[in-house]
Amino acid sequence: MRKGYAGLSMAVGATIFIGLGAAQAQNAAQLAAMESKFAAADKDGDGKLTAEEAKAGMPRVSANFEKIDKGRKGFVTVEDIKDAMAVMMGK
Ligand SMILES: [Ca+2]
Repeated sequence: MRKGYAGLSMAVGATIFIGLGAAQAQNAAQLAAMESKFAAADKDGDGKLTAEEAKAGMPRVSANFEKIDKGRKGFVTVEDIKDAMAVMMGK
């Protein structure tokens, strides 16, 4: 698990260094949109989205909750979702 995570972080880092074009700007916009949705969905404002909060405010996160909640913490953070988005966008 740890190994895979490190590999993913490196891939994301490489993408940031190589691609500063339109795709990157779009990613940034998607990230910003995600963060504002997250903030709206995070009803108690603790920076964590529980399954219930995700269900109500971020249905796509809710649908993939177990995948995004890598540590099976019972909640997901913005960082968890960012990682999941990076995977979905293709490394
Ligand atoms: Ca919360």
